[in-house]
Amino acid sequence: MAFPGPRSRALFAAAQRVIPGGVNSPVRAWKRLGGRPPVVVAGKGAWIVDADRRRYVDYVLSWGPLIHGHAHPATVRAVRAAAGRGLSFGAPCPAEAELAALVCAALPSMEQVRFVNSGTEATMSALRLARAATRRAMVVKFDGCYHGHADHLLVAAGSGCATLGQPDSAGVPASFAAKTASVPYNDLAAVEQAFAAHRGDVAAVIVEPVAGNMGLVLPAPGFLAGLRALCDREGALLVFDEVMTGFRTAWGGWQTVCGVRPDLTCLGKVVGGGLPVGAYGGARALMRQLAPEGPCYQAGTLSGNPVAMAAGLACLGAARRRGFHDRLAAWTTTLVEGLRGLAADHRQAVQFAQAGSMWGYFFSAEAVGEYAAAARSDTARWATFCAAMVEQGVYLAPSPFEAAFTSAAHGKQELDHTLRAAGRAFARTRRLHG
Ligand code: KE4
Repeated sequence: MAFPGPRSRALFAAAQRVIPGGVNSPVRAWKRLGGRPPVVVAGKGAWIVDADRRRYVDYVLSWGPLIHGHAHPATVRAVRAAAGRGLSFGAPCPAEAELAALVCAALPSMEQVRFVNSGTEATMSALRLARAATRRAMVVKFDGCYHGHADHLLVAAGSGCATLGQPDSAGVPASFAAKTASVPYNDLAAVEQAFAAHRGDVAAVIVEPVAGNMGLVLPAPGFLAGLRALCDREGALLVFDEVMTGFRTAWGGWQTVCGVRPDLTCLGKVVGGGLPVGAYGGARALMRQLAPEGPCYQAGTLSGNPVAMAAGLACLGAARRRGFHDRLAAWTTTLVEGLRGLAADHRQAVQFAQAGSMWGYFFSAEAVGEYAAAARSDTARWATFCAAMVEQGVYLAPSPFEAAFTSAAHGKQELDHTLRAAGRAFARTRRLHG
């Protein structure tokens, strides 16, 4: 059976005539999987449906936001009600302060938070604030980490950049990129060297506390605490990019798991429940340097709009239940252990990783602790496996350099469906690649 179906092919061809690459975000183009994605028309719970009425268990979940699954009833009801009172006012509204209070109560490092419309805006703004507060220019990031598409962060970037083999980007002047130093993840010695090379000029170190944009790579023991100590010693700010991990790996984000307190935290995805919301925040003394109180400017027409805030409140409200994240992590562990067993049964060397309801896999005999190792993984074998899974109705990220996500809507039916498909996909991988 041709994949994708004819209606998806026709719809995508029409999109390609009027949208660059047919997509509004490059990774959706499936370049690493033949470049013809199914066109999705609906989602409910753990499932999505494409234009040819083919159904998939979804582990992309819009790249992380949908922690309750698609069309979460409470979130949809809240959005409908808010929309009926007006879509946006460009003025203070109760919901933004309510969500801000909830976010600050959840994250120990946050006394104040500013809402924006994407993770990109969150990290871009957080780093501008860090530069303003320290009066320094340099930013240290990590190879394979992705913090959105702000010019100075498209340096050795992961996610879609790594997927397309474009870790840097055309259009970013060398002078912009020169203010960013990128070093290997989990390598504190390399961070020491970056500080030595730019002594007294590093404004911030920005890190995904769990890296989800080079595949899933966990922080080595002591890595995050080591960054905290180096930043304290050097007078730089530590910025946790929790756009992916925030409210997903734990109620208070990975910082409540690892016990390391960043100076600024960036959020997105889950905090908006599927609507466009980003956020960044930290201590009041730092945040008061933002306009209108301070000299650091940042703004946004639709930032904190009542409909998106309503979605965030409903989504977080439903995630606040006791044991919610533990149950999600437990289900994810059952899935990952099932996949691990099937990979072994079919003699496939696969490295699995999990952080709460995020999980990932590399076709590799070596452990993957940073981007160079991820890039050495067998992406041809990955493509065979991933294509076989999608053709059997299991929707995995169309890139070896992304994380997978589970939701509260994933249950036994989805587990059985996924493991059945994985057995056949590992068998095909073994047949074609040995
Ligand atoms: P957005 O601007 O895409 O909302 O967020 C940027 C961003 C920032 N920080 C982290 C840790 C992120 O993972 C992201 C965005 N994640 C990718 C998926 N890995 C978004 C998918 C896409 O680009 O379409």
